[in-house]
Amino acid sequence: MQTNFELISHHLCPFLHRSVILLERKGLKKDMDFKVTYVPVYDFPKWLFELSPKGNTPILKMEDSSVLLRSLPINAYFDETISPSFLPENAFERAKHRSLILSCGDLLDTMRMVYTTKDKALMDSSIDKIFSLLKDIEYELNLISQKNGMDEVQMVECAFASFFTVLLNFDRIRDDEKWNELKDIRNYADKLITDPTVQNSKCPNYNDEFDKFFNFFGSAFKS
Ligand SMILES: N[C@@H](CCC(=O)N[C@@H](CS)C(=O)NCC(=O)O)C(=O)O
Repeated sequence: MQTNFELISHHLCPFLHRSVILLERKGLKKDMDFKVTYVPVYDFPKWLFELSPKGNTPILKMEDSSVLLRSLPINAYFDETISPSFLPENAFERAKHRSLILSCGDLLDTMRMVYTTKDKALMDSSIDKIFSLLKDIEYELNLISQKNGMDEVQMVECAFASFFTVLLNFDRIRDDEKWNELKDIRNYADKLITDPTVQNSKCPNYNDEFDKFFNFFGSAFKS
């Protein structure tokens, strides 16, 4: 595995975080084995659009300057090139895990709405939608949690650890009474986000970056 590569995204990008968590859990060290470059979400530099014409991030840039976009294939590439695999051996089980990771992407898309909208009603309904999406995958996620830390669930855990990190960063969501209906998921989330690889995946000054982000979007969430 060539380790001299770079991951590029904005400071708070949860799709970047899932790759960083994965790499750290595979034994690679951020800033030693691979580089992470943060770019301000509100002011992407021109060079970024040369790598990703639509400004989609994260970007994986290899030493020879070849580029790969989208976190699913990026993490699949890491999983296939750095053993052991963090997916189940059985093909159908693997597909189910990929399905859960896609559900995690839906949750993050909804979270982006929570963070960026200026419309308080839309923000509230998006928060409700997050709880409803979590309810939809409660059974599957609880099965994963029973294998917490085992190699075969790590790919899913990297995705959800990153999602729960942003979700639970704020009292407003942490203290929501809807967690009473999702107690097992909440216990699992609390466990995932305290792991050092998850904490280390965050950018420096994480909460200051959030403040800048909310100010930039004029977000209803900050008030
Ligand atoms: N499915 C993509 C989603 C990544 C994503 O939504 N990235 C955000 C930044 S966190 C982005 O590129 N937003 C720009 C846009 O949607 O135009 C992945 O897994 O990489």
